[in-house]
Amino acid sequence: MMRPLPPAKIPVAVLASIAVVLAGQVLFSLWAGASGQDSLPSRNFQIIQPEDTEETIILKATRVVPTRRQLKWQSKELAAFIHFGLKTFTDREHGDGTENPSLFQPTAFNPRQWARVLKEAGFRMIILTAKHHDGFCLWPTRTTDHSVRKSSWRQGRGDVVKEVVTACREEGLDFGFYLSPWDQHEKSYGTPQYNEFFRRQLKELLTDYGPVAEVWFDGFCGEGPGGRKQQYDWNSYYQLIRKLQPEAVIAIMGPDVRWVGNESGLARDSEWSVLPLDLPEPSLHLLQAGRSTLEQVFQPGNVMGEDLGSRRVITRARALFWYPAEVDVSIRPGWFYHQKEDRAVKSPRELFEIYLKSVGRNSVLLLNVPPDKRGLINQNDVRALRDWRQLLDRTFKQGYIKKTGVRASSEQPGHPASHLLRKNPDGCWLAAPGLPQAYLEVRLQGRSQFDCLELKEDITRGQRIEAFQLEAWLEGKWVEIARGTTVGYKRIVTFPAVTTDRVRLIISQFRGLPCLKTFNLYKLAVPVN
Ligand code: FUL
Repeated sequence: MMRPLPPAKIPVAVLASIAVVLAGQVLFSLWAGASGQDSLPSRNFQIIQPEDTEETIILKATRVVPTRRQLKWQSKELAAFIHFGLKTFTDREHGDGTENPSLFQPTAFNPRQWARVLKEAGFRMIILTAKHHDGFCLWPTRTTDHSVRKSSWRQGRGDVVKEVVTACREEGLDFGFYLSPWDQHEKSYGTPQYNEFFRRQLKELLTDYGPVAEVWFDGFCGEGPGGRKQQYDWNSYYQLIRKLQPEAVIAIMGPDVRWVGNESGLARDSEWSVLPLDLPEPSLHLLQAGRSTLEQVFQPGNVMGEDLGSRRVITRARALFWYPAEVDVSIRPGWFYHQKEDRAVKSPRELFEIYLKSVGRNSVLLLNVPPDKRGLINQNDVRALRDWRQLLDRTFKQGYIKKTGVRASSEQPGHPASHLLRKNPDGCWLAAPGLPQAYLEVRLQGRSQFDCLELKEDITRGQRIEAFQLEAWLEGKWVEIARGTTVGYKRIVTFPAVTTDRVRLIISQFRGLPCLKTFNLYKLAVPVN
């Protein structure tokens, strides 16, 4: 049942901004209904027409949703990167492609240990560097000699990829691989033949090892022999992946998952998943006419700005698509293992902050944990991961909004606010159209102390929230204690601790009607900056 909230006691500034923004939203929802645009189907991209008004473009933005594979990928939240290869043994971050394969000599290689440690820490997938820039292949490929086959390790019969895949399956983890497009070893690099070579490598990895959940194409691209640069035939790579592993997302230099833009574990304060799709006009026409798929025309570009998806940005776009962020960062200073960095492993608290600023900002965290020369995850990393997991569990195991009373500004049939109080993976609160306010008021079970807010949108309906504030009832009045902009898959905001028994969440700006899956409050296990 919908019960309106008492009107008084919202700070004047908040009221004013709500009035302005929401009056526009009421008009917009009336207009969208009247113009028949409500029937615009949701999909992972929308083309903007030259005659589209700002309102139509905003409406189209609300009809951009993730594909099934993107949804599955996002809900994993945590993926582990494994940088392992010749550079583990040369003790360098960069090679030149001439390294002797026999340097690859792990003495106690055990990916079961990796999978166990990572599973216990909460990771849901491992992405292995099957080939890094130096061109050395961790599987006995038929495309080149530069592989484990040429190492005396296991008399040339070793297959790192196979053993990692097996370990993943045993622990119920998904498997993905990094295959560096840049290849310092391969002679054909920089010529059209290299595209064929690269496709053959992809084909082996996509057919010989069972299901693949993610293919990671690094954007770092150097020169080949004689300073030659490769013209990558990206679209042929994408189509091969779709054909052989339709469930796999293609990340970074691909159409499904974008690089967040830094390697320090930090997503943006406003992290959008609906972005402009920059393609030449002929490609947009083909897409629009249904004569091409996104993978046939997509070209990797630079997605580095601070504002990637605000109204200002999307209203200037020619097309929009679902393009969520992945945050890759290493648990150590380097991507590969170096003994001298054993004391430089990130602390559990640093990792905890990284989690808050990556997963807690609408991104997937891809944390690199490089095995050492034995082929094991080093004890220091194991300890840091274990203690990090404890911080996460202590903070997020139990929230304060549970079996409480909740009142919503409005709700739609089948989507009551009470869905937020129970563990109900499919339930969500959906605000009703026409009311110029979207907010929730919650009575906690007694006075509680908290300093952390978690929100989740139902992204199967797109990304809609543009601004929100959290207020607490303190000494007889509502006081703002936190605010934010985007939510998306998950948003975590921390603030100085407060003690109260009443809170109110005001969603003050949105595209389409807000639909929340989660609204909860926690007490952090450690203070953060
Ligand atoms: C970069 C590479 O150059 C690093 O070695 C590492 O693989 C990182 C994930 O991507 O572009």
